[in-house]
Amino acid sequence: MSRYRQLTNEDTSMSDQDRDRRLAPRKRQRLSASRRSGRGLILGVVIAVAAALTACANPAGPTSPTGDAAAHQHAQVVRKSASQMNPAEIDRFERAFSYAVGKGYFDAFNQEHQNHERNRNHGIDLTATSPITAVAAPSITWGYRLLPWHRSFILEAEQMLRAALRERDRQEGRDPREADGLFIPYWDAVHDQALPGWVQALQPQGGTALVPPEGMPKGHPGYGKPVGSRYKIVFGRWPGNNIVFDKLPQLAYVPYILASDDFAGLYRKIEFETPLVQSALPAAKEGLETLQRRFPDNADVQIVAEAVKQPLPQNVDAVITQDIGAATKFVNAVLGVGYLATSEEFRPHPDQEVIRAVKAVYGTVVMPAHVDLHLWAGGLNPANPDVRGTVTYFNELAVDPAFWMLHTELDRWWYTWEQSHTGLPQLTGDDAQFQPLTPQEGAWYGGGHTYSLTQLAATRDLPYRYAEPYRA
Ligand SMILES: [Cu+2]
Repeated sequence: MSRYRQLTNEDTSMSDQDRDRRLAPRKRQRLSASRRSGRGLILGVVIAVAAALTACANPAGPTSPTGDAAAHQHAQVVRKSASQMNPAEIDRFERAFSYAVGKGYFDAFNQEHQNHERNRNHGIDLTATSPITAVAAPSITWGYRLLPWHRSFILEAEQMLRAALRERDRQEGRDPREADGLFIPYWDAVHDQALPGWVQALQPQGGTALVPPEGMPKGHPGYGKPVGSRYKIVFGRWPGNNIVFDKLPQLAYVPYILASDDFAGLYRKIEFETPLVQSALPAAKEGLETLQRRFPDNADVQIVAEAVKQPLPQNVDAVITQDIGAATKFVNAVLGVGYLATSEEFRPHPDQEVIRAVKAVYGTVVMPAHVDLHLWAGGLNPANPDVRGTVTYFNELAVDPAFWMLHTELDRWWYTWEQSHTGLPQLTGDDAQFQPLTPQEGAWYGGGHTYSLTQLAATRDLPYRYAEPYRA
């Protein structure tokens, strides 16, 4: 395959040290400018502008490639809502994405997303097994890395997609400059309450993934293959087709997340806190009594029944737990209870009492947004409830545009929160460095960067902004 290397304003192949050096003077000036006033402030602005112009004036060259900082300062790419894109933007994104999947360009992204040891990128992993299991990371720092790591991962993907589109455009005799404005849109799941039609229609075929350590479920193309071996992805997506994950987050949910005072709270709510809907609690308790009678030895039913028995404050949606270990145990029990219904539904004569009881339990538990968006978007294969949609498998989800759009939405929530909060994830040293793709993996598209937490958290310096902050 031919891989183009072109130096443009979009090119971000400058070294990270170069980038740091370039951005540093501006940051310093901004900081001091905000502390001083009057003449000092004006002077600060003048110096900042001069620094920006200097960065722009640096010539791009093959031995000392530049352009990244310049691109930041020329214009930020505006990421729009997937449901607000115009036909030309949709067409451009589709051509880039399908081409990149077909070429296998997302394979490295799949491997890195699955490589938890190297990337430490999730507080809770979802296994490929059926029933699904949530696995807590060994350290809370892995959880704190979720948002910044995915921010850098999306930046790499955007850059790769632009390179892929330039390559395709050259082959097809189109103007490759259209790639400069390409962006990954966000999926405003709360307001859309569905995947936008064009996204649902975009189910690119191609790409490969590695069988994860826990194996793949029966009926999945990776089933029965040795752990670590490579298989061809068969794209699947059945949004909302899971009787226990048939609802997207509701309007009141994101304000609850954004009301967090510190980053740790914001993160907890996105990945593992499970609020209970107070008004649905009586029905859930009734459902649990039914399930205890029908499945007296089922540990999951017991755990959920115990958890919701605790006294809860009136008229507030109580949060079941704030501890990641206990939360994971509870989430797993809820997932186990859910499996009672999803497996029941596929029997020749489904027991509606069981299904109703399970649904009542799910009516009171609000699953964390990260889990909910993945499982809702992927759904279950109607022909085999043990097989879920591609976006739910951590080892193959990069080929699904819905994966990128749901994480861009989570990123937008963080971005919005950052506009009124200064808190950073409590990460230091190596934990505050992010290199989602290695320099080798990213070489062909000018990526594979290392991003520092400071860089990633400074929204004004990011090479993108959102068309709109999250608005309830
Ligand atoms: Cu992820």
